[in-house]
Amino acid sequence: MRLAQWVGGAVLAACMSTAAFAAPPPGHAGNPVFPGWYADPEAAIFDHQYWIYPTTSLKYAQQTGFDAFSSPDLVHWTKHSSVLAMKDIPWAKKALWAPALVEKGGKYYFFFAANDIQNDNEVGGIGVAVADKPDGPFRDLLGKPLIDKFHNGAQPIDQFVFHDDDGTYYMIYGGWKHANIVKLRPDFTGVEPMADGTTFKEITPAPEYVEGPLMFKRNGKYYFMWSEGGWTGPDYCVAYAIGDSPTGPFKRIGKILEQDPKIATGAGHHSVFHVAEDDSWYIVYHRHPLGDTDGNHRVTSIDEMHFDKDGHILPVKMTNEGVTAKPLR
Ligand code: FUB
Repeated sequence: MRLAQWVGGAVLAACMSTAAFAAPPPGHAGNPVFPGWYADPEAAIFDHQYWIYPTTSLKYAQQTGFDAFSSPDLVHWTKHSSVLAMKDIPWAKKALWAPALVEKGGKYYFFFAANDIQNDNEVGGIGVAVADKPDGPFRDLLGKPLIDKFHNGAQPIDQFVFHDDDGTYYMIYGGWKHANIVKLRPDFTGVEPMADGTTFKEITPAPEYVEGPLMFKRNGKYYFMWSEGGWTGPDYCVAYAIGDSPTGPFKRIGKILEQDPKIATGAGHHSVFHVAEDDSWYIVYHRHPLGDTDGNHRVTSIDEMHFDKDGHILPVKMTNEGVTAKPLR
């Protein structure tokens, strides 16, 4: 695999194929955190390293594989090229996107969307691949999609895997303005009914919901986050709700990430890093450079995410300088 390292906004060894960005102040990661058009970033912490798995943000026909990025401290990033490629997914023919990663039993599972299916007659949906290491190589686990049909109106894309305290792995997913939650089988080969007998449970939180769901638990509460608006445009943004269970009910509280005319537009499809040692939180998201109207020109950025004393998420302040180093112990 080809490695390239990006440090504090400067390319040390890489061909920077896309937009150039100013170097950040010393000690800051800079936004975007690495060069290139990358969207829908999935944040994961594996073995004391931060990892980001983004969509390669190109025309659909060119979205044929995934790169990954790792860092010991959020500032120094190493690129791992082509950790999962379409050629290793027999049923994928068009457009890979929106990774979701989990580690279980020493294996790494890479959930992805493929083929952008428009109806139940097309082949595609959400798949899963597996590897022995976080940088792959990942190989398709099932030889077919894990979810390949529309349920409750949700296009099978934009999956996120949530590991609850009781050991259950849930998948929250869905485009086309509908979100579902399913319970994954322990070996991730399929889905199984939940306690109430439903398998595909709709948890669409509000009419504004579009796609890009995410869930985490904090102080006993379930935080459900998602993206609103159109991802090619400036109004794309992130909103959230809080519930008492992974299946809700969820009531929209409000937006916490949106365009800033001084920094960037179209900020959305995010994930989070939670550093347990000091309970710090970071939002990892994509955004469009100011003045750039090409919908695929999306870059991956990281900023701090804070809560108020009641547990509400405070509006995120997008920055160009990015975050400072946070080595993992
Ligand atoms: O990258 C393709 C699409 O862009 C995703 O499915 C959406 O969530 C949007 O971020």
